[in-house]
Amino acid sequence: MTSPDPPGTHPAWLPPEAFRPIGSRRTLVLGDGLLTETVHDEAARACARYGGHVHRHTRNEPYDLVLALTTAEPLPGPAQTVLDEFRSTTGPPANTIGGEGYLTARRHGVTTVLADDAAGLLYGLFHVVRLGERAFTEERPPERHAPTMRRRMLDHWDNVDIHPVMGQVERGYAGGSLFWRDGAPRGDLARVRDYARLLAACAVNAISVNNVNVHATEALLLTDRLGDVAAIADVLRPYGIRVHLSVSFASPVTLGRLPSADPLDEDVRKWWADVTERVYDTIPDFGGYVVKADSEGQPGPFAYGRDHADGANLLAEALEPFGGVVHWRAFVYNHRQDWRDRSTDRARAAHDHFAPLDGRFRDNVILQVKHGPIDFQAREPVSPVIAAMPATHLAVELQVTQEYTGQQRHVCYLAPMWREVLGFRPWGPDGPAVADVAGGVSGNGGGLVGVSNVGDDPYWTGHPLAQANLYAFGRLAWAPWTDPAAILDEWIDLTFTPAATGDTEPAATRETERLRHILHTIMDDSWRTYERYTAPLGVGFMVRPGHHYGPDVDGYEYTPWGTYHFADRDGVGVDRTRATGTGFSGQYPPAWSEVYESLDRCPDDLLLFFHHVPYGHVLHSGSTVIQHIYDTHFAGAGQAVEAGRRWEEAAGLVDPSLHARVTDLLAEQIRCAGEWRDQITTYFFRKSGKPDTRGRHISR
Ligand code: GCV
Repeated sequence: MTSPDPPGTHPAWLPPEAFRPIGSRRTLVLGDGLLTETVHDEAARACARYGGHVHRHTRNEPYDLVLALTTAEPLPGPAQTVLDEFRSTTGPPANTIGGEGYLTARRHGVTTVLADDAAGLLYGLFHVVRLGERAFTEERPPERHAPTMRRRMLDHWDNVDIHPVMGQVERGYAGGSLFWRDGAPRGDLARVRDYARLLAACAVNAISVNNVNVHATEALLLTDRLGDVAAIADVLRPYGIRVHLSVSFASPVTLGRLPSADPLDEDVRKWWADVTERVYDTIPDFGGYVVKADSEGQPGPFAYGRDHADGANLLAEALEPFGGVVHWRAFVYNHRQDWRDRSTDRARAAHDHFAPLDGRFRDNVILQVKHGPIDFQAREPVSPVIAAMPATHLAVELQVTQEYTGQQRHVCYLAPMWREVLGFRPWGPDGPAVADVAGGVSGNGGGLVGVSNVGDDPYWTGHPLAQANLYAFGRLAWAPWTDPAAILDEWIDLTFTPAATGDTEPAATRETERLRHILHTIMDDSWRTYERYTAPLGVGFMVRPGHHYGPDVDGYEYTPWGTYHFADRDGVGVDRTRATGTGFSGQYPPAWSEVYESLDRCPDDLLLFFHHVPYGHVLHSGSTVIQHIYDTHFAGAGQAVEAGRRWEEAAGLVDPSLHARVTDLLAEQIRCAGEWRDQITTYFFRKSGKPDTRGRHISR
């Protein structure tokens, strides 16, 4: 990396200018409570900078902006009018705004935000920030906004100690942890506070502060080092974010010195109950526990002959009196598989383990399911577990950190992938979508969880453009049906071109539009570009073992990890059909089970996930598998080069140090994409002996 870092921490999507429209006006904030104070403080800070005024009590003077709790009395005239208008058009029982929701309108020159609770007021404030000047120029009828997902959570895979292999942050590509450094809390709570603001601005409301792989020091966060967690909770609280903790299932043994951690043992239950009570004495609004059990070496209930419902219910019982939840991860599979054994299929594992347990989990258990059946690959089908457990609260887990999507060295805007996942309808076109399941349309929604991509890097995410993924995660958790390009526009407006600058000179507007166009050209399709130059047609992996960066086609082929492609001289892909394969396709409801089972109907982009086919197999696109591999790899690597060229045009339109950082990273992306192209095309040429019909150069 040759580029200079920015002078301080980059403000991401909350640069001061984004607050100019509020800060230069007269604002009234009405209501009580901690989060209402935050709303006031935000407005006051903006006013101190831009010359406006903010009041906490109604005075006999006009306001441009009223932010009020509906419980505040009396509401000023314009706000009361908006509330009456809303109530008269909706009628009971729908006429409440609802927890975390807000009502916004502009009537007779006054912009109004109303909320039933203060979290809604905070989110309404950030709605006004997003609108910028438009919030104060156009009349608007009352609009109600409310989150689809109740819990919008980021899991940090941060270690307290530096792990000898995984470092300070497991799969972290943005420097060290915001919370921990070399065995101790960082103490830089100002940075954590800034992080909380950024998250509140995209409505994230929960964070777990340590890795799901809980090592010895991290385990102590539950007991001896709980004070460190409480200090973080204190800073996050004013922004409506609750703290959760990853805990080790073996804690009663390792911390409590009990002989067992058996979930049905009375002493074990009491241990968890006592420990949890102490947690709530210290952090009254503690969110709950996150658990990775019987997975990749983590302890779990299997050691005692118990199942995962027994395990999850043990912790849920301890949390229940305090309103806490346990996020129990469904990422359970055999990571010591014999590669010769063709009957074991890692894709099947979560469904095999968990679907039979549906209905056995306590009400405050949330089963946290990775969006795909394997492990956050650039292309996977949606996990069949999501459709298999109607009597269980389910959360869908996304990987914001780019472990398998370019490690924040490649531009890879993930919102289009997430939007596809959330919009997938497992029961067919007339059934609910994944977003409905996680959002609780059928009453069992557990929300959306993202593995954080943030670290102590000055740009927060290493790659400055990876900030868009963090922003988009929160926005999709709030409103999963939003167009990813529209989210990108919001992010661009706030981060690079706050409308707040008020600079409407034609030259400035032209520059703004040029930058917007460049960023869309580079980012809109970047996930598919990444997919094109990496593993083909949904087959997955082909990454270097261990760190998972760059190509290594056979890197995992003869290992115990269960991630194989089975390429030979005749063909490639994993037969997961019921007829001749592992039967995985049968884990879906009929609408999709039949599609995936059928070689004719299976979508091209998942073909090799479900079928082993000859290289000459003709896709729906009309191309053969081998020609598709050649074409996509040449195209994808070419698109990376094109992205680099487009970024050059952004010089002068963004801060020079940010421009330099992205330039350096694009150079690496172009190099790596070329390496992918060459290894994949050569590998498949050597295996198949089939030439590229377009005669491009392939190393032999
Ligand atoms: C935290 C993948 C990653 C691991 C991660 C695991 C998980 O396998 O490579 O680093 O462990 O997922 O989700 O638990």
